Amino acid sequence: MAKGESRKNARAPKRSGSSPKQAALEQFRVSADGEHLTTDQGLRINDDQNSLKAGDRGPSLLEDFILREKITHFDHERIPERVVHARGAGAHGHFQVYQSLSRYTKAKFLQDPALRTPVFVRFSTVAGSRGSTDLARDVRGFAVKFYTQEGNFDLVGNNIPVFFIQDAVKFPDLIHAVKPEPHNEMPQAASAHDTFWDFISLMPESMHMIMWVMSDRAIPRSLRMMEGFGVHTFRLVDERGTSRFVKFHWKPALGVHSVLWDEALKISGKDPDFQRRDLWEAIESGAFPEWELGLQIIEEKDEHTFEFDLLDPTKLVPEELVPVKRVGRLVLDRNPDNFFAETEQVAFHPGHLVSGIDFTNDPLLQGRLFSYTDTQLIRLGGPNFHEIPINRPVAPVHNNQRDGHMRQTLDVGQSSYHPNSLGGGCPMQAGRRLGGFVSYPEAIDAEKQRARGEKFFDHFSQATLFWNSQSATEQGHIVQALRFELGKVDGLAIRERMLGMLAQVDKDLAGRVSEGLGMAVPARVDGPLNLSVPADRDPKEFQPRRFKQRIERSRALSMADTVKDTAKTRKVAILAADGVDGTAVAGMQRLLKAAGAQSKVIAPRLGALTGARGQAVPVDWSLLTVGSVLFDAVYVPGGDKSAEALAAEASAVLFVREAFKHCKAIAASGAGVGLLAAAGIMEDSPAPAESPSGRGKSSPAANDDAIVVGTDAQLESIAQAFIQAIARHRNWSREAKAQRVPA
Ligand code: HDE
Repeated sequence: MAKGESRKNARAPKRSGSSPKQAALEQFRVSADGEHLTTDQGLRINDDQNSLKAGDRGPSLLEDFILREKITHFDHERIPERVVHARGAGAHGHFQVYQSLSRYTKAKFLQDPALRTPVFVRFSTVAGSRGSTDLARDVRGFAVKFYTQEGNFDLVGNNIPVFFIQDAVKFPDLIHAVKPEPHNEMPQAASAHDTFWDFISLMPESMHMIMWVMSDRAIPRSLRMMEGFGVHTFRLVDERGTSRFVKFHWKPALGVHSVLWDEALKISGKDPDFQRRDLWEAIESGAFPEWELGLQIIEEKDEHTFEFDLLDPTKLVPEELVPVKRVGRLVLDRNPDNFFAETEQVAFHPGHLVSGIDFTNDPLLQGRLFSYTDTQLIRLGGPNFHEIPINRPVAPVHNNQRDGHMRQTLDVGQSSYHPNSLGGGCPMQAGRRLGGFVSYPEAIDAEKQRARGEKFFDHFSQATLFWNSQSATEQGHIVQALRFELGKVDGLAIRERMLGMLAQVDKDLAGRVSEGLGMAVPARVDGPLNLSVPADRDPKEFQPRRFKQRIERSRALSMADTVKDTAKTRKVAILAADGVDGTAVAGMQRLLKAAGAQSKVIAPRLGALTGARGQAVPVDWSLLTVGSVLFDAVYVPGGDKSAEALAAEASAVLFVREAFKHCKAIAASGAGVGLLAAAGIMEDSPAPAESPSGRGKSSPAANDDAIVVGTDAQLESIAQAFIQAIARHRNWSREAKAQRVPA
């Protein structure tokens, strides 16, 4: 890098330079390239290696302002981590609508298809601390800050469309229950412990959400391959003041895909940063993650036509009842320059709204509207967090708020109140036509009471709908997850209550879980199912009930049907050792790249291998530092010596066994097939069309549709079948057999 050329300039993609938010951030970016070291006051520092002492062996002097400044700053480098969603990864990007949405909303950023609105997105897990693993079984936060010309709009959602609880007042209880237990601070980033399941077993309203978090949705393959949901019902308000209900969705361009629990556990050891790395690398390589914004729009008059309450955040609106209209595109195209300044300091708030979007009375949303400002005050240290560069709107900010910690704006003028005459009445209120925000004038005439709507009490119907909508594979994974989670619970009474609760969702589900726990499903549950009952109220009123449902299955709830026609950005391991067929390596790399997939050569050691014809084959990683769980697929090229060496290497054998166990696409050509045989995963395979090292041209053979083997000469057709298998994500039909392979 040339002297004076900053790192950010070397990396910052030109494509984002034009966004108004990027232009605004530019003034805050600082690069030290080619510069001298200074104190915070700008004084150049001559010696940053030694503190000021009385003599070379004497005590340090209090006078040493350079030492004091450096240590003091260091002492104050940490801020409180988020109470929830502490671990996250962020990225910049932009959003554009396909067509004007003026029919539904007056929000300016949703009117003009030519307008690109800058965004900052932060993905997160909920329960773990900042340093916890990415692959915890957990909900993922999906928070989007739109820097619109009318102010910031934050869509602070999750990758699951419903939530555990119906009322904000239960949120601290839920989070206390799921966080590490207070006496011993265990376990980290895990719901598999007594306090969580104790609480859940007494809260039937959580059962729908439990089905989602016990499904593979809670262990996504990539942040780029998960859906996002606004969860609550919001309102869209048009120019005439007409309001409609809306549910927000994000649909990922690459489909919705997950890893297996066994992989999640292993990834957490091999690379706890797996998901943030995946996001970072995709953006750096120019494979920009994309989602479509989807809207489910419901006319006000239809509010009460559903078997659930639109204000209940434990219910979703099935896509079969209200289709999702895809209205725009979100693209993430730039990594942050500084994690702390951007990803850590970004402050989201569901109450950051623009005209044309409004709230509903969802009691969870209403509570959130209080919580998010409050949390920023403690986390970011005061009321001026909106002045931190990442939080500043691109719209101008003028008001009479003044002072406070770290105030940066130099408000000019004598008056800081309204009405005023000394300031000419400025800043002025804006009329509706000038974009002044007017709350939707929903009529309310009611008694104050601590209560919930009647349909809120249907706690199980949509949990059953979710269960019924899953593929057999997905159902199997839910059963396994529940066996794991409840298996980590010590309290037998808690396990038993949970089985009782699961039986309300589905008898077969409860039966299968109970088998793994070695317990019977209780025939009858003693006492009320719901223990969250106010004092002085009849527990009977608070017990779950069912309303007749219009649908029994919803395809949209299963991941099985989502996009499976692309191998783009998938990671393929090529296992090799000295003597490898270098032509096959290069050929497969070329074909994978053409399909948009990435490949890495993994060998017993780093450096360069000597190929069968003496050519040098560079190694990307050694078997010591990676495992098959970090890849989507594995290819074993030919070369007798290479295949023999790999077959004698336990970690190479384990590599393919694990890929097999996790139902991944596997390919081998020529002598490479030998490694699959050594791993014991080729027993029922038909022999390749020709002898492995032969030069036959017939099609490659496969023992199932995701294991492709053939001769050296069949590389092209092997690659073709292999790429198709990778695009399908996993070959679940192999799963039962795969469980018998030790890995
Ligand atoms: Fe949050 N939530 N939440 N939440 N939430 C926070 O705000 C809270 C809820 C969500 O990347 C906190 O800045 C309450 C639902 C995301 O910075 C805090 C309730 C949904 C993020 C807070 C909820 C979310 C947060 C912690 C129940 C999905 C991360 C730090 C009434 C729709 C945002 C912070 C980021 C973060 C409170 C429930 C999503 C404490 C009281 C439901 C994605 O304010």
